[in-house]
Amino acid sequence: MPRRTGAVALSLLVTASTLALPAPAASAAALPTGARSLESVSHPGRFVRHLDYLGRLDPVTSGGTAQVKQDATFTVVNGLASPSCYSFQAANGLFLRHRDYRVRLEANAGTAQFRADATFCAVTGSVTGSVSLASFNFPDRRLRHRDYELWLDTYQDTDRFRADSSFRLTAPWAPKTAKGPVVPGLFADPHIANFDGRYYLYPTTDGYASWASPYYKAFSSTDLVNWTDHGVILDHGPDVSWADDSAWAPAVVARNGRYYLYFSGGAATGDTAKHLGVAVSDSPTGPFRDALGRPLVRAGAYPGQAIDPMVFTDDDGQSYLYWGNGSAHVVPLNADMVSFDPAKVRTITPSGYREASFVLKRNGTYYFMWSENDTRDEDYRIAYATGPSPLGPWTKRGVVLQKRLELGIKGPGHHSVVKAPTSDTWHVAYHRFAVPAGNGTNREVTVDRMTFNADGTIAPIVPTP
Ligand code: FUB
Repeated sequence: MPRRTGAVALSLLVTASTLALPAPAASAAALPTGARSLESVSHPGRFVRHLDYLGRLDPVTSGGTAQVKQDATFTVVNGLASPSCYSFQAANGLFLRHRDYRVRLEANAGTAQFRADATFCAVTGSVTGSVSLASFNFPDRRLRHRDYELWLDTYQDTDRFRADSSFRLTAPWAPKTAKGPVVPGLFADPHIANFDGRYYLYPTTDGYASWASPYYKAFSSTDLVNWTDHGVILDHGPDVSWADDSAWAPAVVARNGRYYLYFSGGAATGDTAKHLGVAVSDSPTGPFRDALGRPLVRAGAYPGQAIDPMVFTDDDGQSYLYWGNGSAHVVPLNADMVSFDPAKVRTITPSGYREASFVLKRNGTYYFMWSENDTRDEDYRIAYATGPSPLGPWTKRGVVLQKRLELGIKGPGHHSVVKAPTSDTWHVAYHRFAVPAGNGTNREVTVDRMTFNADGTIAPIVPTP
């Protein structure tokens, strides 16, 4: 092979650096989630905004129109493709994504392509306190402005590029007008619990076509309003040998000084068989490890789908496992919390039952609650029955939460209920279609009060938007 002359070698180097030199290692940066605006470092006073569904960098001032302020406000959420990166959701529910390297605003299709194109990983920016947003699927490209348009450009190691691709996260230009989800972003099937006086929330991660997310996060709060994100607590990929995706509907219970997480999982995307498993941890925020190395309830072992587990522990210390889609089952758990006697499984399917069993006890009465209809249907809703024991028999009492179209609330369901540690105060966590652009795979989690009438029946739950 002929040796290159120095001049040729230099010119190749220059060409490579102009076209696609990998970005130098930059430190990952953590962003606060929630509503924010993004101000340009190179053009202070100009902010990232969308106009006609395209990303731009425009001036925003306090005297500007409400529309411009809203278009320059984004909610920083859990990355649609990765929990260690971020996505940016506009007030109209659409997400910033790149397509043909142009940054634009579109609805989350839930596909791997969309989720990757709408996920950005934060690294330190050109000046202190600023960040730069590297593309999740094109790590050498960063979100930058050019002629005041937003593009995804290959990193160039120049002062100009670094400044044009750096932003300061500021207070949001548009004030929050509604309560919104309790944790920003797309989550569903929340299990809420109180351990030692602190509230914990364990949802399904949403926004995936066919609900294919592989991981669970945990959140905690002292006031049910401000929630701390504890990150990923179980990831089917590395942590569960028999499940890859469909990380659905976790439920966590404290027992024996440990925390048990019951969950559902599928072998691979497209495989409709879902099994039910159990993981264990010494902390409510994980990490959890698969307790058995195999499912606790295998797909097909009982009628219906083996999903949506929930554990209720009675005053005598006996725990019961409830689960099922299409059919509702219950069985007493053995003291180890990870096994049961198959001969003791009972099927307790009430009329209208679809999934998401939840059981609580108040003043000696057992309340068996569930979701009706399909989670993709705006008529998804919550109903309940009462009974004299954890096994029933159950008397159906009716629907307590359903859609409120005048408030933009569709498909509220798959809930859980928690009692305040020292009073007869109850809260219900549930999901609904994300407001305003959600659907059955783009859902969000909220929490409302749940009250009881004097006769012990549950009062209709009043959803707050
Ligand atoms: O989130 C996936 C599935 O959707 C849950 O397991 C069901 O309860 C429904 O909410």
